[in-house]
Amino acid sequence: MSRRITLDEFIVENQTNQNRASGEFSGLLRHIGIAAKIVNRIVNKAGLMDILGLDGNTNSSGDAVQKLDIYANDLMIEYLQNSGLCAGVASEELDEFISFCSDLPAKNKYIVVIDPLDGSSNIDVNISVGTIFGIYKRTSSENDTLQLSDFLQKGNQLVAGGYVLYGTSTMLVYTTGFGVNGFTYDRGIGEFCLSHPDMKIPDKGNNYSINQGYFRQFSQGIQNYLNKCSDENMMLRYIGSMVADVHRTLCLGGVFLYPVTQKNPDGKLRMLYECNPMSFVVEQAGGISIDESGNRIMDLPVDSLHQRSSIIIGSKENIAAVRAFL
Ligand code: AFP
Repeated sequence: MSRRITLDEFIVENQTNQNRASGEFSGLLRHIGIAAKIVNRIVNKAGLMDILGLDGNTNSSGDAVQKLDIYANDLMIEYLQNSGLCAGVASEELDEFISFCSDLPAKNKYIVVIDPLDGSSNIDVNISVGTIFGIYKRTSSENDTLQLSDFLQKGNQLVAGGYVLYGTSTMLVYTTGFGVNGFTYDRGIGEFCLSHPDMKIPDKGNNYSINQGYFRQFSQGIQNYLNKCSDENMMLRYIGSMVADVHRTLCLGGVFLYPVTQKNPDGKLRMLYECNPMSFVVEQAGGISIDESGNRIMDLPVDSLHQRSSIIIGSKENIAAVRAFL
């Protein structure tokens, strides 16, 4: 049996191959991996600890905050700060970004955007949740204080994007713009091990994934597309946890849609820490990600930390089929 490649080994090996020899970026990625292991441990034991249920607050996006949201958020931030390699972080759970610059002796050039626990309304019923992350190079000088503009970058400026899926097994999937690789967590040795090298999304899939309950709130084009899916006996699959729904779409092909609704006229999902990192992964695997107007998600301007967008993401042929109805 051949020896498994761990996430750390893979990151170090690729740091040289991809001309990122400073080690700073690799170190940051590795710290995200470590934080993911801790979040995984807590998510797995959640029922045994007093951390299920609502926290009693809503976040800046108006979502009810779960206790585990806060736990995962604090933990990710602590690890990013302690890495000594991150200039600052923007998170779904924070109204404003946090700057670590004043606490650090070294000048750091990377900032991180995170959704620490995506799909958290699923936690209490033991359904898959995830962490989404993106890494950007800051645009302001490393000697200056961190600016909001450092975070308001288009998805096409991402230097890394990925997610951790806490599912039947825990997987970390990421890209640095050189393809997509997936690592499965091996509890026995406490490491993420390369299990899905060079992931590719099939050009076409038979699954479509959408909250069909909002059917009457969707545009006529989306309604017509959904009727076509139903006429063609396609398989409707929806977990309500973007990481899990997009991961399935990545593995099996098909399309995930969160269109505009009357309730969310700009779409529901957040550009910075949901749409862009997930689009980076799917595009790098050979897929496509657009908004309901047909624009490439990763080219859209980002004007605020918690900006929302509609998103249609998945296999080339499925996206072409949706486009015909937009
Ligand atoms: P929560 O983190 O509040 O559960 O929201 C999850 C999410 O942001 C995304 O992961 C899902 O795809 C989407 O919202 C589900 O939204 P609906 O409940 O409106 O279908």
